[in-house]
Amino acid sequence: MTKHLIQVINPNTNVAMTHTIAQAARSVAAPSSEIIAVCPTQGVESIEGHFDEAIAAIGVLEQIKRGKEQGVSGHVIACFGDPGLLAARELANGPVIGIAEAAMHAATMVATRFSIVTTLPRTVIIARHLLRQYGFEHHCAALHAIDLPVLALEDGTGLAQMKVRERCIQAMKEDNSGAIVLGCGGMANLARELTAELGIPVIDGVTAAVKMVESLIALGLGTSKYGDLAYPNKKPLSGCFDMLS
Ligand code: 5HY
Repeated sequence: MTKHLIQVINPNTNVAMTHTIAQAARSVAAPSSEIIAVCPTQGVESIEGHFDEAIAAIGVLEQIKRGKEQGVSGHVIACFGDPGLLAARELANGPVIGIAEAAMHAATMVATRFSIVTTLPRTVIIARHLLRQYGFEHHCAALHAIDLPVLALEDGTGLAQMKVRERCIQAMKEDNSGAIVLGCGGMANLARELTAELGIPVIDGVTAAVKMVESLIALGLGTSKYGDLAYPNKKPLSGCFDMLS
């Protein structure tokens, strides 16, 4: 069987988080898919603001270019801010899906209202921007932060995971939401257990995005090359950006 290569990009440089994301992606991938999980060679260890996102977006583009050279059929951007999503779509020919958009789309298909549980309060603000941009503002009942940095999810203590669980339970009760969206790629391994425990859909964007990319590939749908998502206009890229040409 020829396998479709699906590239899952963790936009931060943390190897442990890339592993968590890879495992989650492989746990749902079809037998006909092969997951290639990568992170940028340079950048930021965790993405916790607009500055971090701007740096991470360059790493995402570098990986999209590599993925294309390897012949991947589709790409997932596994950070909840979806950094570099539209730029990545310009470079790619296959589908490119961000985990925030994947999780939000999925949530609206299984519930009328959802809540988001993420890491830091500032990420809540960024997620609000995305809700507006994607047109999901009216579907989101509330956003919550566990108030721990992203890398707390990889510190091995389990504290961040415990706080995510508590926040999800609180969000379900307080917001009366039908579903919860987990707002960090590093939470990808928590969704299944929380879904079972809470009895409502708890959605992780990594797994949702893998299944959506697989669906688009199966439908023969790639990124439109007509209009603004056409390949970038050719021009010399100077300095370190030469790697993208
Ligand atoms: C993420 N940051 O998914 C996010 C979102 C967050 O490094 N991977 C990151 O929790 O701020």
